[in-house]
Amino acid sequence: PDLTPEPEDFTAHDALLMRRALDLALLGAHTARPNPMVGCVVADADGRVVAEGWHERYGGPHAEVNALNNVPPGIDLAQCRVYVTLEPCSHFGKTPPCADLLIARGARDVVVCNDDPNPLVAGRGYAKLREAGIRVRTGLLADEGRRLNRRFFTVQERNRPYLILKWAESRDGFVAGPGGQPVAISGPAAKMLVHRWRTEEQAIMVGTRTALNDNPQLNVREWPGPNPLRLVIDRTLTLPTTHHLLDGSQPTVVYTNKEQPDRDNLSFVTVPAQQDLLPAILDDLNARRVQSVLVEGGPALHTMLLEAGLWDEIRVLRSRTVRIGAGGVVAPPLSLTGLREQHDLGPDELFVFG
Ligand code: AOF
Ligand code: ZN
Repeated sequence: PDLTPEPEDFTAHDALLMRRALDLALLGAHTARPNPMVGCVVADADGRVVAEGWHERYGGPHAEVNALNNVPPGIDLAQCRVYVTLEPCSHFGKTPPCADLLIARGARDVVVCNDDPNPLVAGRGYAKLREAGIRVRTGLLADEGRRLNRRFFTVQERNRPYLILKWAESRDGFVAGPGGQPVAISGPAAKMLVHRWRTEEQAIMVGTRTALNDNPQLNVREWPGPNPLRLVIDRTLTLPTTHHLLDGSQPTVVYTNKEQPDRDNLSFVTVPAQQDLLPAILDDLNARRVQSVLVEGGPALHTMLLEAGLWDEIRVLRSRTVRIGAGGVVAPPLSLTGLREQHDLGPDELFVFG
């Protein structure tokens, strides 16, 4: 058979159905990971939706399985078009290959959003379908799909978690007062937003100075959703055990140069000296299958990551009203080209890069 891809001749209706599949995929947020979020829509010859499904949880059936199980009796799949947001898998993982299922069920026409970068699949899913004579077209709404699964794609392609650097700075560009003294910078809307962000990432990290000076809880209080894994760098183990991060209230990893036995909810990971710190931390996070980290500071950690090129997104909340004045702790250098997005949060402005 001719295995060359068909030209992209998607209609607006194709895009509408793929957008629906992406919306379904999102229902697997928090539960599908470390698998990608995947959605699937089956439409009849008139373009009407006859079945839907998504990958609901890690280890569970894939999106295509759930969608095909929902196809009502009497519907001939050969007369339908299947929209799926990720290349159907070709491997025997926790479930048998979705490509085989589509073939067995008589699908003739498949539209895909993103290629699966997983080396177990990576093109083999398409090859299986095309060898069976199925029409396969790819890349519909690919940018939206890449954004939806940006954490999964980053882990697969860069072998490290997706890294979001976040800080709040005063109108005059400081993140703390003299000597690192905490200053209330953000307003209530920004604070809520930060708590929502915490629910969206798997882990949250701070450096030593921030842990010491701010005594942060790094949990979620102002938005519904799961708490992230807490990560703190404390090379010399100087953080007082009375600080929130060491209270054992939720799983916390401490990166340190000193050996220390784990205790309730606290895991101590020995990392080498300064220069090798980041690779060691990223290795540990890979081993834990952490797909994303919200790095909440401080500027020393942010600057270290910025200089190493280890970031995917930067989110800066800048107050319109709070000033700190000379002597404060300066915000990380934002020598990035081009402002990507700017949002108005009332008393604060949000800048998003990346
Ligand atoms: C699909 N449809 O809905 C998903 C796919 O461990 P397993 O067996 O669940 O396989 C996980 C891998 O399968 C994952 O890394 C990705 O490559 C693919 N995910 N594929 O056809 C789906 N979630
Ligand atoms: Zn599959």
